[in-house]
Amino acid sequence: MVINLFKVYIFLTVIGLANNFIVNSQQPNRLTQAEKQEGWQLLFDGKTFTGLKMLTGDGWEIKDGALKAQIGSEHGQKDIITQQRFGNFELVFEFKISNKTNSGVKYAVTDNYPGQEGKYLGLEYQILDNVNFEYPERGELRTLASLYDLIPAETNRNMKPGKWHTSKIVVNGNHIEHWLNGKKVVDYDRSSERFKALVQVSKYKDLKNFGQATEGHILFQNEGSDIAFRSIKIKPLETSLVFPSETNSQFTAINNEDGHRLWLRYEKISDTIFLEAYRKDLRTVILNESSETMKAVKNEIINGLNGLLDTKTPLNLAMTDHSTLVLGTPSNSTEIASLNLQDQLHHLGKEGFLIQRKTVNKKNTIVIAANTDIGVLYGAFHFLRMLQTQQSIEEVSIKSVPKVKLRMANHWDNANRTVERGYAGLSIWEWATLPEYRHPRYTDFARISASLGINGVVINNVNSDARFITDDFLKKIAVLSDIFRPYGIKTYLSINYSSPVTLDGLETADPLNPKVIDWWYKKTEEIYSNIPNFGGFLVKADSEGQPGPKTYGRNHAEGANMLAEALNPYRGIVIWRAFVYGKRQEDRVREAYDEFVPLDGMFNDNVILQVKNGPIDFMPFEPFSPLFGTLQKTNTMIEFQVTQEYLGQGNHLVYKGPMFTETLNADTYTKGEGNTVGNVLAGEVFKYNLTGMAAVTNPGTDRNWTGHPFVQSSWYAFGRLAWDYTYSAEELAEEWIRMTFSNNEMVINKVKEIMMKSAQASINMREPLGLTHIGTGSHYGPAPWSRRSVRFHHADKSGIGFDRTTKGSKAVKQYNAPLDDIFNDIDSVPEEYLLWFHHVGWDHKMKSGRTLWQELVYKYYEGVETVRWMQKEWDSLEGYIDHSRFSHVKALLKIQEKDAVRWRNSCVLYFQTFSEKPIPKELEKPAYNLEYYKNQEKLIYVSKY
Ligand code: BDP
Repeated sequence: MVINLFKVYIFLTVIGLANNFIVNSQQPNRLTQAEKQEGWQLLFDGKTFTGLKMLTGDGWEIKDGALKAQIGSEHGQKDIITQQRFGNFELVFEFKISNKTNSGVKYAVTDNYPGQEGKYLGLEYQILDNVNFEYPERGELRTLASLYDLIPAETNRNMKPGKWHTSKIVVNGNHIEHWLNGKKVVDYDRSSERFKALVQVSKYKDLKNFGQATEGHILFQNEGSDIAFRSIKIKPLETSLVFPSETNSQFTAINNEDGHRLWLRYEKISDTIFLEAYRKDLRTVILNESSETMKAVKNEIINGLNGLLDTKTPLNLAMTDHSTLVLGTPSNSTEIASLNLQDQLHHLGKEGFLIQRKTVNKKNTIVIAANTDIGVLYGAFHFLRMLQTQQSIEEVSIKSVPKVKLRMANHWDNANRTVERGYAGLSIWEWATLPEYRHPRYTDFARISASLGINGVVINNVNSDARFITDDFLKKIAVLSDIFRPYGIKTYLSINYSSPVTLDGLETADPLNPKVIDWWYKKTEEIYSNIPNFGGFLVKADSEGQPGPKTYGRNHAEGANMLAEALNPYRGIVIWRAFVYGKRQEDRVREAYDEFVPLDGMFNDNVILQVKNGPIDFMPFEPFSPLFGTLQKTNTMIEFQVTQEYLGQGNHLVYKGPMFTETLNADTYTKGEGNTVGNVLAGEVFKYNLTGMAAVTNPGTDRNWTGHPFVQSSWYAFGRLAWDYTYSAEELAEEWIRMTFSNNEMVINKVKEIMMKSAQASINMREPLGLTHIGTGSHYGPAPWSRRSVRFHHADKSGIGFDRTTKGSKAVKQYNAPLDDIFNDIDSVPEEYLLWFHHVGWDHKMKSGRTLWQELVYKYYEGVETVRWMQKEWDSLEGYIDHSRFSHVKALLKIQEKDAVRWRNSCVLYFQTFSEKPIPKELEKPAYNLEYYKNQEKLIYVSKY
């Protein structure tokens, strides 16, 4: 790459100034368009020290676009380093030496060599005036472009002082190269025995693992002699191993913005006023590492502050003279105990926290206090979030308590490590190496979850493999559970209802059979002896072929209560799913309600019914399930889907925050007006003794955990809403953007607008106006012509839509008054629900003045246009977002646009065969005919998982 650049450089210098663009591209400290596209970044802009740090606070100046060492009277080491660390990269730079220059560029630089803490050490590309500077010893190993003190450069050219020369360093895993003016002069493998032997006889011999850091800073040396650098450019290279940087975990070893750190990046505060204010207030941290949880608090807060404030924040055990952050409970902290916070803490329960300014021992202090260590951990994450999003802590006064008890992530992970509807690689649980190997990813996962307040994780798929509750698996799950415990997370398992038959050959799994009851009692005991903080079972019963009590002639309550009794002695719970697809029904929308309403009041106290947000599945658009607001005597929780099963899977940008809040804010009209789904879930309407929210999340082995980088935002929004359903989707989007991308207002506003429009765009491009289930079997592409789709859209010559009114399937009647009447009446039903509840004539007049047919067509076109608009907006963010995430999202938006066009053309052309009406002239014509699009269904490959 650099050779090419170098050649181009010479060539262009020869051809002169003929072309403006080319001339510009040759100015120092600039990137050409092509370089930008390839992922090159400037480490020095020619004007400022942005991104660089002088280790002694001085020693460098910027002159004529060059980074120059200042030569003081006394000789001293005054180096400058990049703030960022890099793993694998290509680095190019120009340098100019003068008489007797002795300098160098170090890479893979860290400050944590044992015994050398605070010193920035690493491998060095030597820069030297070979002619006039002579080392008294080992001089041959210290010539220009050599690997200092280890490997001499193959050509020892005598470089003319006063001229610019070009260097390149390539680090690709263990393979490293030095280049000088277009020639490779050093090439070595740092994992080789030869390299290690060289280190043993070098001045580095006492440094353990010298040169092995998988990532580090880049450092430019000022040893007191003249040196100048410019055009310092770096291109991060893809890592060549799977998860190489995870080995140290706690996210410390991240080499690029690949999304791996999600919203826990802890990058230095960009606003200098906030930075200084925070630094002033947070000189030390006081807490007592009295438990595993308090240790987690310490790690998070110290790592967080060190990153955000770019300092080394000391941890103290007692008050110091400096302003301080104190974290703890009255029982683990004398400082907190001395504040007499009982009255305030009383209202915070087991998980709430407060953050306030207090005077402790006459010192100005910020206090994060709670009744339990877990509460302190949640408070710590909240406080870090305040800094990450650059909020004032001047008069901070926060009390926060979660609104529901169970805040759950449901993983649809299989024993073979595929993930049902995952789209982000393999399952994060490495069954083959558990219980012996504790992959660092597990701790990161626990941190991520706790940062949102998630307190329950269902490890495995609801379509459950019975083996998950056998001894071998329980031993593995016990390790995960151990890792989760300090983070306040309980472990749950999805069970297969006929496990007694599958695993132990019982003749039946009938829940009233004494042998079956006994089997589950013993099994439960075995589970708790392995996993003391086991939370309970999640059960998908009698649905989509899964066994359940109905298989044995019993109802859901009988089935759930049997398990609940086995779990009760351990305070375990049963989460029973209301997603029941039994034998095919005339109208699936009715099914869960018809099944469960007659059972209201029949479930034990430690059973909670988990109801999907809508009555069908996780369709792009559904009204809320009428079970919310109807089940008065049955603990009820909601199940959302974060993974994008029906919304473009790993390929489309869809922020689901607005979809979640739309459901949570919907008025159920139970007990009159004003009781929303959120109120019901929080137990504010009926007296539930268990409350909760769950989401199907999809973290997998993809570096960014979720496949599409923006799926992270839905994960984030879900977690925060599970804590407090009253947040708005917009404020959560903003928090996420600030933590994930940037605090730059322009970036925030643009990305937020894209996110906020993305959900509606994804509905419009697929299933507008209340249409549903018209996709392919893989749930990715369009198939309105399929047998299943036809059962849902009912398109014919007279119109389109499913009649669920009192004249049709009567599903409207499942809603409380007056919603039932509102939905029943074609004139009052909100238009976005129109085809969900009504079969409507093609000429029906819509509010816009268009006919239904025209409106439907316009919606599909609008879907495509919004995606195109999203592409343009995203493109305008180039340079404001790191290259890898920018180009990833850009490429995915291209796919989204293609898919939107395919959906639109497939649906419009297909429905046109019934409406027999034209596509309005002003709209772009579908490029192909219907047959072509039908064929696409067979040709386009979509992965099963
Ligand atoms: C559907 C999914 C299927 C799940 C099912 C469920 O297509 O993979 O098993 O939901 O929730 O949406 O049980």
